[in-house]
Amino acid sequence: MKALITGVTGQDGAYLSQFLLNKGYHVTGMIRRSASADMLGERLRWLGILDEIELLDGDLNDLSSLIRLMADHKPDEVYNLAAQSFVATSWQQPLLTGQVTGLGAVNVLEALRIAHPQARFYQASSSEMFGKIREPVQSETTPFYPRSPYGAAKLYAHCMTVNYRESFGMHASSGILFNHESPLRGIEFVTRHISDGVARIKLGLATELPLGNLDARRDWGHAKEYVQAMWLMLQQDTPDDYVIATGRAASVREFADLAFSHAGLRAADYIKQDPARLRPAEVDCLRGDFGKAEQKFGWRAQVTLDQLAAEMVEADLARYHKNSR
Ligand code: NAP
Ligand code: F7E
Repeated sequence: MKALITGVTGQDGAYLSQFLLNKGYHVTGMIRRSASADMLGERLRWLGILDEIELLDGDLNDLSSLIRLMADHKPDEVYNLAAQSFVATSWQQPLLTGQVTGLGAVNVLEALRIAHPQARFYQASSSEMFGKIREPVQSETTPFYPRSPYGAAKLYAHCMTVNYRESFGMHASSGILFNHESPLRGIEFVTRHISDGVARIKLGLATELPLGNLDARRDWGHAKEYVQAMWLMLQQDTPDDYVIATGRAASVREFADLAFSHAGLRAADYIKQDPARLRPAEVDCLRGDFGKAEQKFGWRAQVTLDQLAAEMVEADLARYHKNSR
């Protein structure tokens, strides 16, 4: 089996590559040209799989590169994970976010329709589409109300994935994934910002941790488990949309408490409220109903929030120890 992954250098791209390689797939990853090419595969290197992946140039905004990739490689499965994925940045760069996160997905769909329509397609949809929530627990039937340019761009990509499935009979599925984290999470996201901050404070490299809205609640799972759900979706005979979540919600403050206490510290002694980190519009609380995924293909999250926080703090402590040697 051959898989093509866009966003292969990101958190999910790295874990999905590892998962597919273990299943015997040939994995091709699309990367955009960078002047810092040596840094690009850092997450893949961390997992020890950089040399096992075929990396090819392309960009989500360049339809010609996508058509060429589909025509030349004829992948059985295409996972569209590439995006401008940081919600806070989407207010600073709304047009770019729309072009990459929204239109970029349609470029991939178009490339497939033109060059290789029989491939199975996965779209990385997001719980951010629920935004100002219409139901306390969100499922595939909950109405959407995005609260950021990122959420709006993801909703466009999501609707277009459904549309290509219904218009052209393509095997196109969307995973509506709730927040998922890991030691490979980008440092700008709150869980990794916290685990990195805890490690620095523990090692005497910092004295405080600036945070924005401590009351925001998220349904946080482990990325390693979420990439399995992506693959399971594409193994179904019929394409569909699935919520992937743990079903539990915790606040930023609660996650910080877990992370600090893992290092033997008290969060309240170090957290500093930083108004600059508040967002123009907030998503207050997300909690997902994963019942459809569990019923259709037996997926359920296993990692607890405490285990996730502990793993992330340990990984950041190990990074600083390694760098200081
Ligand atoms: P991530 O770590 O931010 O990775 C994003 C990837 O997209 C990177 O490989 C990045 O490449 C690539 N990319 C950005 N712009 C591109 C462009 N113009 N052309 C080609 N590639 C481009 O994101 P993630 O956390 O792994 O998430 C994967 C996907 O799931 C994203 O679409 C995200 O929006 C979505 N999602 C994530 C979560 C979550 O909690 N993690 C939840 C729901 C949905 P560079 O390395 O070159 O920057
Ligand atoms: O923020 C609050 C912040 O940036 C979570 C992306 O993967 O998941 C992610 O989007 C919450 C927000 O993730 C800080 O206001 C407080 O309420 O970690 P985050 P996100 O915005 O939920 C969804 C599902 C995606 O699809 C996205 O791609 O934490 N918060 N203080 C903070 N957030 C950050 N980043 N930094 C802070 O200092």
